[in-house]
Amino acid sequence: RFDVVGIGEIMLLLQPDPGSDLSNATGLNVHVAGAELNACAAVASLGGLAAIVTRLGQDPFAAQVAAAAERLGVNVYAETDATRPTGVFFKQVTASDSRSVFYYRAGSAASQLDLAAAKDALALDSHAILLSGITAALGDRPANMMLEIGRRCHAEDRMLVLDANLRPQLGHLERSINTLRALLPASDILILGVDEAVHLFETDEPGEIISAARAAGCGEVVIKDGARGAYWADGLQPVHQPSLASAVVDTVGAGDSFTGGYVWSRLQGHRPGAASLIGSRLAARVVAVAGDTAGLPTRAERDAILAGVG
Ligand code: KDG
Repeated sequence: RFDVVGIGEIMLLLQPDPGSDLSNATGLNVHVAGAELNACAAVASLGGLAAIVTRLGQDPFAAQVAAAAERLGVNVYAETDATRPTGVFFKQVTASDSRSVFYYRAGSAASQLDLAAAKDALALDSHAILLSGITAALGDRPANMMLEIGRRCHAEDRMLVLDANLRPQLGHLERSINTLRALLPASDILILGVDEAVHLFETDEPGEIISAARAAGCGEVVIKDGARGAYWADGLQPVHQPSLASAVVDTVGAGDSFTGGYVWSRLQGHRPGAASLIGSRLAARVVAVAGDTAGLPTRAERDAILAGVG
């Protein structure tokens, strides 16, 4: 049985060495990324069983990303669409606090994620299903797929994890916000950034965010606050988990690793405070190196992440 099944787009990520600019880079490093995949990779890095359901083109990038995802320990279930490309994006990190992404994913195979994908994901036996707001930004069809997953998780008593992941750069912010709002009553765990809470709940104050999310029907809320860390909820009370990052090279992907660590820990029966600690330890590793998932622990390093957590 899978711990977590994620549904969303996985993409080829091309990125010059940190400090180097895409306008004059002479070489690009190849990674695989996508918020749901990154979170599933974090689950796998802790010894959990994770899978991603997606759609890929019939191109060399599909083979590249599927193989890379499998190397991260994530099982890939992908429909091949011969008429559409695999999504690609570029990222540059010119300083630890200055990074930009450039998407080449409009009309990608994953922009057609549909009810058939929902069926595939639900057919996999899992404790939890992970969705994110990015998928709703990809199109009406993927947004409807998310709503169907929400209905079915609710009916089947399967854990639904919602990572807000609003990406204004993708456009269609309203569709992402509306889809997330519609899913709130069905979600067991909502993970969101303070900036995203402003869009969803019109507040950036942790206590108010927790109250608003619980009033909307969410089971549990965790708030990410970038370099300041995160807040988990003790009842309606926010408890601060400071960031554990010391070296910061590339912050993209850190939030996803927090999500994966948090959800895996909760599935193990850890309390929210311990789950936040494990998520933060993973995030601290991920921000210290370039690439969305390159900092995740190896099997040998896993014990350090779990040290002292009951
Ligand atoms: O959280 C990291 C993701 O943003 C990155 O992997 C790319 O999924 C991605 C997106 O759509 O921005």
